[in-house]
Amino acid sequence: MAQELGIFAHGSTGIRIAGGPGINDADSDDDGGLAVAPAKPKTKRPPLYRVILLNDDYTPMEFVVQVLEQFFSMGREKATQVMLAVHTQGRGVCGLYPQDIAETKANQVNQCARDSGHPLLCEVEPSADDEE
Ligand code: TYC
Repeated sequence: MAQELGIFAHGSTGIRIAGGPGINDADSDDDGGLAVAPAKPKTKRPPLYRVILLNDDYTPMEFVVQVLEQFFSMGREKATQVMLAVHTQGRGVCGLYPQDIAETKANQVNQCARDSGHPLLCEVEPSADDEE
């Protein structure tokens, strides 16, 4: 019946029939003789922000190590390295995160330090790629 009306199934003529919603040719190797561009990815990565830890003269080193373990999931060794880098260089990066996560982590660190009576400070800044 379809052929009598001059309609040919996809694959027999090289003519592609656009599919409606739910029709997906991804599982077919037959491109009907036409070049087919790969589908564009539909998702974009969010811009990343650095969480920066600042040095001060009063917060105990052990407290800083515990903060890095607790809020940035670092092991003891990595946390100690980062703490010492901040201690000697004045500041250091704890991690890169989407903006809301970076700000939440910095707030958690600042609140935790305040609750414990330490002046430790964390801040957030855009990572290099996002700066204008
Ligand atoms: N400078 C602090 C001390 O000598 C230790 C310290 C390290 C504090 C890192 C803050 O982000 C910091 N006790």
